[in-house]
Amino acid sequence: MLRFLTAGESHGPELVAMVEGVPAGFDIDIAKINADLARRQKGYGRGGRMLIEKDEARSVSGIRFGRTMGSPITFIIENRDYKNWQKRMSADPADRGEGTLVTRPRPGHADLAGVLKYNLEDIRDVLERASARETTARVAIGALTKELLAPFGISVLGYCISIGATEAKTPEHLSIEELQRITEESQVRMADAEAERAVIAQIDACKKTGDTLGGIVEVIATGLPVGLGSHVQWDRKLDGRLAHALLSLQAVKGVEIGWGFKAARVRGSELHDEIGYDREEGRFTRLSNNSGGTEGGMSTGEPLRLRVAFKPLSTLMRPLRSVDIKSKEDAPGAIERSDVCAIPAAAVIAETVVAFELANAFFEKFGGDSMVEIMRNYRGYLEQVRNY
Ligand code: EPS
Repeated sequence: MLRFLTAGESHGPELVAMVEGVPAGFDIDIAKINADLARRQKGYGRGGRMLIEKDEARSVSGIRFGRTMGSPITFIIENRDYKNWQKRMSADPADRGEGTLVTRPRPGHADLAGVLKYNLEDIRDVLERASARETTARVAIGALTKELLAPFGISVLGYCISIGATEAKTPEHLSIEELQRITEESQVRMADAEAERAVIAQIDACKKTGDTLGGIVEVIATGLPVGLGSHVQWDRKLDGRLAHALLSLQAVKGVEIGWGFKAARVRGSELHDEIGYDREEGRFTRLSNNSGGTEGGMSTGEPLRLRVAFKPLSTLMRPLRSVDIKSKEDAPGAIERSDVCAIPAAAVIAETVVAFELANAFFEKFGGDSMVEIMRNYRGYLEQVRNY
C-alpha cells in the first residue's frame, strides 16, 4: 500500500512530501518530477508568486543512484518567497507581533471555519496551510507515481475542457500523446485555439474587475488492466478512491466519471457499454466507453476518463462582504496576493493525484517489494485474463 503525507506552509521555509510503500527497483528521474512541478507553475492567469518560485524537488530519502530502495521517499521543495516572510512565519516566540493579524475572512476560503475550529486569532494560521501551494507537494508525489506506472504502459494526462463560461471543443479520437503535445503548447492547457483566445480575454476582463475564474479539468489514463480496485468492499472501489482524492484538492466541488451526471438523465439502454468478443485477439471488447473506464468499482480496461470541477479562487481583489473576526463589524474579505485563474495548473494537479491513486491500486493488485516481482505478477495476470 502506498501512503503519503505532506507538510509545510505556503510562506514557510519548505514544503515536504513523504511517500511510503514504494517498491524497490524502479528507475526515477527527478528531472521528470521537476518538469511536472514546472507544468504546475504555468498557465495564463497566474499571479506574482509564480514569478518568485522555481519549484524543484530535492530527494532526501528512498532514492539511491536514480533507483528506489523500498524505503520511504521524501522530497523537500524550497519556498523561495520565504526569505520575504522569515519574521512573519518564524517559529521563534520572540518574533510574535511581527506583521499584522489577518482578521477579515474571505468567503469561500478555509479562513472562517478554520479560525473557529482551531480557536485561532490570526487567519494567517489557517490560510498558510489551506493554500493551494500545498499541491506542489502532492504533484511531486504524483509525478513520482507516473514514473512507477510507466514501465507497465500506463499514461495519465490532465487538461482543461472549460474555464469560466468557455467550453473547449476537444478534438475526438486523439491519442493521449497527441493531446499531451497540443495541450502542453496551450497557455490554458486546452486543445482548442479558439476557446483559448476566449479564455484569455475572460481572464483579462476578470483581472480588471478583481474577479476570479473556475473551470473543469478532464483526466484520462490509458493502458490500465481490467480489475484495479474491487467491488467487494466500499473502501476498495477505484472510483470512490479517485473521487476522494480529487475532492480533497483545494477548490474542487465536483467529480464525475464517464458520463457522470449526464448518465442520470438518459435511459440505461443509451448509457451502458455493450460487450463484444474479439476472437482473433482473444479478448472482450466494449462498443463504447460511457462508463469512463470503471464498473463495479473496478477498472474495465478501457481508458479512464473523469472530470473535476474547480470553483473560482476565493481571494478576490474586489472582495466580497465579510465581518472582522475581532470587532465583529462589517468589513470586506481580506486581500492576499493570488491568481485570477489557476485551472491550467489544476489540470496538472488532478493528473498527478489520479496517477497516485492508480499506482496505489496497481500495487495492491500486483503487490510485491520489487519491480521484478511486480512485473512477474502483472505479466502472469495478463496471461490469465488472455486465457480466460
Ligand atoms: C499558490 C501559491 C499561493 C497562491 C495560490 C496558489 O501563493 P501566494 O499566496 O504567495 O500568492 O498564489 O494560492 C491560493 C490561490 C490560495 O487561495 O491560497 C501555488 O503555489 O499554487
